[in-house]
Amino acid sequence: SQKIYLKDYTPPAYLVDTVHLTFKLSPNATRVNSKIRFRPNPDSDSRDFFVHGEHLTLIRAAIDGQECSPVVTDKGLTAQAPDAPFTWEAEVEINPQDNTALEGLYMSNGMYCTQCEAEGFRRITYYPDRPDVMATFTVRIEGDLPVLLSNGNPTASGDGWAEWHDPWPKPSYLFALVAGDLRNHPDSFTTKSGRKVDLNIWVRPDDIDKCAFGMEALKKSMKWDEDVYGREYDLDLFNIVAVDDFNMGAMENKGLNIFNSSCVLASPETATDANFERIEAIIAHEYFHNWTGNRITCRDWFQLCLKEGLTVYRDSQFTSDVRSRAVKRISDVDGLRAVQFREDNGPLAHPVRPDSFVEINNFYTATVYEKGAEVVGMLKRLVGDDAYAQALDLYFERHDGQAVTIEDWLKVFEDTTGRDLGQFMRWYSQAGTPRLTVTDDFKDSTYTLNFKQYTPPTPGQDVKQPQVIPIAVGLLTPNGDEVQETVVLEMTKPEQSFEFKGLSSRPVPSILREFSAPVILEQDTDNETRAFLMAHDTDPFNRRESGNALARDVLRRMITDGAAPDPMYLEAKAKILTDEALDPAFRALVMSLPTQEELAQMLFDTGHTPDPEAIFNATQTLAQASAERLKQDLPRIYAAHQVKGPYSPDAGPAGHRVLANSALWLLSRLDGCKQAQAQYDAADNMTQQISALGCLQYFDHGADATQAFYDQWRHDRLVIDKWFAMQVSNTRPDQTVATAQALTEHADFDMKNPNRFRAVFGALAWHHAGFHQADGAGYRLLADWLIKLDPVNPQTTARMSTAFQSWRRYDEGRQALMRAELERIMSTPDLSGDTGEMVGRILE
Ligand code: B3K
Ligand code: ZN
Repeated sequence: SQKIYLKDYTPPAYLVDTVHLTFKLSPNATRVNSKIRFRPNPDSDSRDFFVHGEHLTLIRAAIDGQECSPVVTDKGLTAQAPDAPFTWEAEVEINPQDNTALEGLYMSNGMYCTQCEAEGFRRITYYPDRPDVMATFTVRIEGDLPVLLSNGNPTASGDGWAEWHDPWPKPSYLFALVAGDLRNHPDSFTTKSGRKVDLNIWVRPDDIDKCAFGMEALKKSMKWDEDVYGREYDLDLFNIVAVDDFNMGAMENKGLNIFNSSCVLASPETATDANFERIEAIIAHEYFHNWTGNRITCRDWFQLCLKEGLTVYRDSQFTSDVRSRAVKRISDVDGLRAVQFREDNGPLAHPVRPDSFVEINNFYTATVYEKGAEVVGMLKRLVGDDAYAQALDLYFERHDGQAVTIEDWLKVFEDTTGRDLGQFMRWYSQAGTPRLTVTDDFKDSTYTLNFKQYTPPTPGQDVKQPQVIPIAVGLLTPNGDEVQETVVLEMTKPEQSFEFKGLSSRPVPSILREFSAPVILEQDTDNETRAFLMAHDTDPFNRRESGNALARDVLRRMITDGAAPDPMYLEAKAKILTDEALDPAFRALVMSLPTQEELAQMLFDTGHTPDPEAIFNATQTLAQASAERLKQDLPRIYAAHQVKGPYSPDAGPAGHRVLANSALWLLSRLDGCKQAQAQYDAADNMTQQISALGCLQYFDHGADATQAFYDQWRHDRLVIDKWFAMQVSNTRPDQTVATAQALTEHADFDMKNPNRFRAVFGALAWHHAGFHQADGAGYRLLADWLIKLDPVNPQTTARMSTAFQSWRRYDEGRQALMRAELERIMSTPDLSGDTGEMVGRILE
């Protein structure tokens, strides 16, 4: 496999104006006829005609009607082409039935569907499969199935055939085709200029009662993008299809979004509050891509964050607007720290805009998506809301219909504000999480904050330059009043001080409010100050963050010095939990402990070797101490936050449930799971049912409920995915591997279905102490299955191999065990390029 570099980018030799495709569908032998109008690219000197193609059987090819015999390799073909516009025609045969990689055209439960991003279109036909080639597509589908869909608008149809035309030029990665026995949940939306758009969610007949929520989310998203970004939808039809076998969450194909069924189907009985919120966010995300991704796309795949960072940022704004801003920010940052910081601080670290890759599918990462979104958020904070809105207007106006770069993106901000964003560009080019340390002084009514920044080396980048760091700061008086409301300090140098004058006493600083930059803040604060901020900070993000920092410190002392749970932390937490004036969802977040992954990172970062068992035990001890401290309050809080009446997934009732259910977890430590059993027996929605089941399983009272749950839900694939994952997640560490192993022998385990594979092995990898059992059984089991899955589905295998990315953090024994498993994977004959690249980088 070959590495390709951003610096080697060259424009395509030929551009495409129009594409006509005819599909004659058949499970093992689908014929694809293409008729493509090419023309020489005036911006290229080359006239080498090359089109990508993989896993295709070429039946015939012609240029301007003349049969030709191209030179075919396993990557594509070359042919003699004129230095003038010409028509390319080809017929190929493909095999959707045997396509278990789920890239290109494949079958899932009897339906045909496609996944083309990033480089899947080349498995459908010969084509310049790169995002800077944009063309209009006309598609004819012939197949003996009731529903035949493609991008754009339907133009004609009859028995066993349909024709589609998409008027908007697009890159091939946005092509989609779906055919199957599907039902639709229809609706419509009238755009701000008064055009009526038909909306459909297409599903298998059994799932028709699970579409209503997704449809509401779609309409909300369409309205929000008009109101907030001024973006209107641009076709008469918008289709969403739910597919059971899918490598990721969803795909923004023009006018025909394809979703992993887990990311769109929901009913109160089968989906949790968290599922509903996630579905709403993913529907919004894919819809928002219509402008940020589809109308304006990426010049090449190095620019992936251009569409992904921006679109994640947009969907997080949407969720903040329709739900709670504080809760959304806190949960996003929890996720960023657990996943992106881990990536940024290990062998897989790469810039938000990578400069090389072997397999682009390996770069759909937390760094590109989540750090990419943080970078957009910082830009907005630095230029201000108005300039951000103007810059975005300019972006849409200047680049509509183009395939562009991060330079183009930053240029609209420079042109709007007159700012030089040269240094800001380092957020895109430099990998690694900056460490920000802060000290303070108070003298002659002047308060000074002194910052230092430092970014450790990452693979291929030994020396880092200082970044522009927006640091949102507020100051409080010792009795909790704000003396300085939030200001954004702009740090640009390695060391920099900022003064606040005219203060009558030393203030308490609240630094990095709303997590204004993706950095690790090292602040030498005592725990009294943390407890004070936990009680008084006017910024809700930092209020929870102080609690989190306090918990991290308490746990660190428990783990490294054998300290007892700190009563001060337990008191501070009790105060928040019992404060009925606070948002319940916020209180639940304050209740949660840092994840074991976060603790392992923190320990490693502070010079300790994380011991997974000790981390597990400390969190258990602290949770037990919390439960005992709150003995009197828990039953009352649990009862006070029960939601009456019909289920609604809105933030309000969901917030009450999440608080009641976090109380239930603690209560279960005290009451032998009596309340959990009662909740399980009475549950009429999945949130209540699964929260109770989790407690029962976790505290070893779950055998009957686990069986009953299976019997109740065996017909529902998405619920059974939860059933698989729950059993692994809720084990004691010494049972995790055996449980996962036993589940792989269950009749319903199917490694070809990515959701099912991830249910078992994602849960194993996330069970920190279970996966890292000292005998290496967790490593062995995962490696065995990665080796089995690789020939079936390389993309999912490569992604799951990241479970090993932090192997160097642990003790020598574990390191040796992990290295051995990584080497065993690496030496597997015919290992895919996807997995080979990932494991190779992890080992490096
Ligand atoms: N753009 C797709 C992801 C495609 C992943 C290809 N391996 C979904 C999204 O980010 O919206
Ligand atoms: Zn996206």
